[in-house]
Amino acid sequence: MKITSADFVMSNSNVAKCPNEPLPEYAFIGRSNVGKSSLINMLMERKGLAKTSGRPGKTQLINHFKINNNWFLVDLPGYGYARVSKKDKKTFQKYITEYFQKRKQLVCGFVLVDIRHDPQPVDLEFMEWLGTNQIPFAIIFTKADKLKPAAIEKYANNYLQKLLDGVWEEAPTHFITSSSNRMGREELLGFIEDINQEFFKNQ
Ligand SMILES: Nc1nc2c(ncn2[C@@H]2O[C@H](COP(=O)(O)OP(=O)(O)OP(=O)(O)O)[C@@H](O)[C@H]2O)c(=O)[nH]1
Ligand SMILES: [Mg+2]
Repeated sequence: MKITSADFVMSNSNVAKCPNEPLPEYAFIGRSNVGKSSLINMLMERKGLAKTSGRPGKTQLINHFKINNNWFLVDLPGYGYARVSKKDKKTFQKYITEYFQKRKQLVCGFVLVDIRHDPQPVDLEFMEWLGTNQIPFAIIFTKADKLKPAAIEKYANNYLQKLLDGVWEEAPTHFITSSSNRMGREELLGFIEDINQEFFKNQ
């Protein structure tokens, strides 16, 4: 898919106030610092579109970006970040879960995980919660540039195998990406384009 426009639309913490156009929407979720905002910038080829930081906890609201004037990307705050106060953390969790439960336009959630790490309890818990609520999602492995090329598949397969050893009967769709070297960009945009086509065909 060719990106012809990527525009920031709005930030808010209230799902009811998110854009109400009936366009397909994709949300990026995962632990703080996993690279959600960086991935959005890489996909859109726009460095400062989504705010990034080396310090976890940068993104704090639901951020909507309108792409090619016919679909939305959503940058969400990270979960599982211990340095925000307990009260703030609760608020994030409440509107994150509310977002996934109430957002009718959402066609796929992308759960980002660092390719170097084993499945973390908070990620497993969130994926299980998505499964239970029948919310479609795919896994995106991030920061693949941090591994030697030969190790990349091995780490991803190891992660997926651990899901299969747990509660998952089938491995979710997955993508291997790096915001530093653009790995996975074409695959991910192609996946989105296919879903968009289905979405508009059924309108
Ligand atoms: N090497 C490498 N670093 C990355 C990659 N993606 C993100 N980073 C770095 O990881 C840090 C966090 O990136 P963000 O994109 O802000 O992460 P986030 O998930 O949006 O974080 P929060 O908004 O705090 O939840 C930054 O220092 C990025 O430069 C990647 O693919 N490769
Ligand atoms: Mg962010």
